Amino acid sequence: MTQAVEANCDGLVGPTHSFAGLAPGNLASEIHKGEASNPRAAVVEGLAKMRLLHDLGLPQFVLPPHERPDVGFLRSLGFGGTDAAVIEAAGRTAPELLNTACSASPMWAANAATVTPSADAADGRVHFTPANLLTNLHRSLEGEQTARSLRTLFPDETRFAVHDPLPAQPHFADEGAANHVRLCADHGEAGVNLFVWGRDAWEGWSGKFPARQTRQAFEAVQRRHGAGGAVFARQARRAIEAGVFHNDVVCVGARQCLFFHEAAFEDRTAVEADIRAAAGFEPVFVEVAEADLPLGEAVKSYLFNSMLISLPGEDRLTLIAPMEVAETPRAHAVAQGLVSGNGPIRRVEYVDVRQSMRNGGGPACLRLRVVLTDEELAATNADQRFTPALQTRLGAWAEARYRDRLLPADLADPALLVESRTALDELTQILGLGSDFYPFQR
Ligand code: SUG
Repeated sequence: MTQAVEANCDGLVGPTHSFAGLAPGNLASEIHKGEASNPRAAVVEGLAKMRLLHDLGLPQFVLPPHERPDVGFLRSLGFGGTDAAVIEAAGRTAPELLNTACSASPMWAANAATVTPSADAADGRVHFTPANLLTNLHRSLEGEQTARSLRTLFPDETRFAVHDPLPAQPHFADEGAANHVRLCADHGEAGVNLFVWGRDAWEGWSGKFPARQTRQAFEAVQRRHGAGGAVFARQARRAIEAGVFHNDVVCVGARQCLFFHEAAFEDRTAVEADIRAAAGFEPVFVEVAEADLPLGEAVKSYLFNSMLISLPGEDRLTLIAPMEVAETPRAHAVAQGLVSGNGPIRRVEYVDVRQSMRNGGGPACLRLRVVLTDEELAATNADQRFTPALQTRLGAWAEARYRDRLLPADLADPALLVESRTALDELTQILGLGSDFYPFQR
């Protein structure tokens, strides 16, 4: 059996982190629209979560923010002149487009890509398909830079295959690992890959909110990656209507354990049977009933958007949950109940990622899980590996370069563009990204 560990790659929050309400169907994003954000605090929260994972003994990596405002996007829409003039005109005549060009959404690394570890891939490499995220305009700007970012962190093509995003067509709408769960007896052994889709591209979709992932997108990802143990499952329409814009709002899994809300899947009996049939191990289904936690409270508390991790030397799992779970009585009771018995989850740790949570991003949204063997781990870009020293350095960098208060109207301030570029230019040195990583550097 090959030894392998789960590494987490977290998206560092960018300097333009704001609450512009850009994501319909994501209730937190809608509720907090127009509030003042605190980009500096968001970085500090994200780094503290990375520190926790590092201290628990898992390899942790930092994924850089993307260049925002995306001036190239605004230019492609006809805004011209100097960069400052582009920002000024967009802010005055099309503020929605400026907000879009400024979103710090690449922080949600669970949407960066779908990953197939080498133990599951036909050619024995680790495969990545960056998500095209084309359902939301602000997120559709991410795929190309994400591919660059993953190629920088995973440069060795004999071990890693970073594909291009799927064609940017609604048939292949893809949101990455947020709708994928891998189960296995052990990280280094062949596992089950559960691909959860919201709509079939050949059917009509008339839901109140968009269904962001198509079945056809995941079928293409599975084929490209040569991913074994594939199970395809339909997300419940009722869940999407209730604000479950990604399946990871109501479902998370690790090792043999799938932890999910009763209302997650259109046909949960079939999902369980298909996983059993595909698994070379005995899966454990931990299902939370509507009676114990109504779907609306599951969405509000983000209980299932916890990270479920397997720590070195421990048989049972650890749940890294958002603070909001501890503050939601029924969600808290479910979490307490989980760890009180002899079930697969041994303990719960709470983290404060409130800045991200207000945009609908919990602890699980902020990370991309990549199962790696020791040799694969050694082939990553070491400068992006999280250490306490890097935390101190990035904390000081954010303290010096980030604002602690930003209203959507402030995005029109041309000084923010200069501040952001200065910050990102420094970051490329801190993280060893090269001097042509961002469009403004090329
Ligand atoms: O795509 N929010 C993100 C949150 C992504 C959460 N990721 C996972 N569930 N894995 C989204 O809806 C809001 C941005 C704004 O409104 O400014 C936003 O894009």
